[in-house]
Amino acid sequence: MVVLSQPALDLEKYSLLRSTGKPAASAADIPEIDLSDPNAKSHVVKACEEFGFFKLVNHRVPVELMTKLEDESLCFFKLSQSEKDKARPPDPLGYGSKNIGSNGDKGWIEYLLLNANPLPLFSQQSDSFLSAAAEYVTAVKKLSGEVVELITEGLKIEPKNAISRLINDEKADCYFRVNHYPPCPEMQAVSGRNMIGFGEHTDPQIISLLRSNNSTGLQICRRDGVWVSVPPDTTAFFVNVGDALQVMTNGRFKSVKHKVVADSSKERVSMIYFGGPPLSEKIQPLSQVLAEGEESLYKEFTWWEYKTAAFKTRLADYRLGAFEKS
Ligand code: GA4
Repeated sequence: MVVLSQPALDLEKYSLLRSTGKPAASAADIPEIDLSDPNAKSHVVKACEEFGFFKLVNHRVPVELMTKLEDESLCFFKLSQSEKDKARPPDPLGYGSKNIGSNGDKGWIEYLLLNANPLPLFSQQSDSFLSAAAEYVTAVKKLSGEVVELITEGLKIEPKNAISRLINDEKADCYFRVNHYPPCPEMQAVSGRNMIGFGEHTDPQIISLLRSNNSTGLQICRRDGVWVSVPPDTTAFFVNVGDALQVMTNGRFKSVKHKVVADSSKERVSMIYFGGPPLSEKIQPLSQVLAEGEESLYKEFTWWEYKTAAFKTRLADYRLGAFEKS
C-alpha cells in the first residue's frame, strides 16, 4: 500500500536524510513513571528535570480507545489522495502531507492536525473518526491534567491546579494531531539511509502526550546532546515537557528536543495531544519555583505572543531564545 505519492525522493531538495549512524544511548535510560506508584510525583519531577520526557504506564486510559482511533485514522489515511486533499488545511488545521508548518519544513509524513478545544464536530473526516477522536481526546485531556497535577505536587506548588487550570480552561489552546509515516523501502534500498519523518523540534505548549503503534522512529535528545531511540509501547503514553513548562519552571525543566525517523518497512501512526494555555495567559515562572532572590530568565509574554512567534519559525529553531533576558 502506498499512501504518499512516490516521486518525493529528491534527497537534496527535501534534506530528509539522517546519517546511517545509530543513536548512541541506550533506551534503558528513558524514565518510566507508574501512575499508580505513590512516589510517582518525585520521580516525575526528576524525569522532567533530567530528560523533559518520560514513559507513562498504568494511566488507566483503555487501550481499546487508542486502537479504535488508530484504526479510524488509518481508514482516513488509506483514502485516495484527492479525498484526503478535501481536508487540506484552511489555516494550519486539517490534513497535511510532506509540509510541516508553513515555513518550508518537509517530512516523510502525512497528518491530521485538529483543534482539540473543542474538537470540530463536522469536517471532512468520517463521523466514526470524529467520535473516536472525541472519546480519545476527552480521556487524554483528563490524563494530561492528572500528569501536570502530579508535577505540580512534586514541585511542592500550591494549589495543585496551578498548572492544570491552564490546560483545563474553557479557552485552553489545545491541539490534537495524528501523524502517519508511511514506510519508505525505496529510500532504504537507494542509499541505506532513512527519511526524516518529523524533523527535530521542541513542542511550544505546556505538555504533550503521545501514543504510537508498535513502530520505532521516535528519538529524543538527552541533555548531553545524545539522541536516544524510544522503543514503542502501544499501551503507554510518552510525555514531553513543552517550552511553556520550561518557562513556568524557570528552566528547571527543559522542553525535550525530539524527532521521528521514518522506517523503511513499517508504517508509523502516532496520536499526540498538546495541552496549551489560553491565548491571553501570561507565561512566566510560577512564583513558588523561584528561590529567594531568583529572577525570571525570561521576558514577559503571553501565550498568544509566543505562539504567534513560534509559528513563524522553522522546526529546528530554538524558539525560546527570543524570549530569554539577555
Ligand atoms: C510542533 C508541535 C505541534 O505539532 C505543532 C507544530 C506546528 C505545526 O505543525 O504547524 C509547528 C511546530 C509545532 C513548531 C514550530 C512551527 C509550528 C510547525 C512549525 C514549523 C502543531 C505546534 O504547536 O508547534
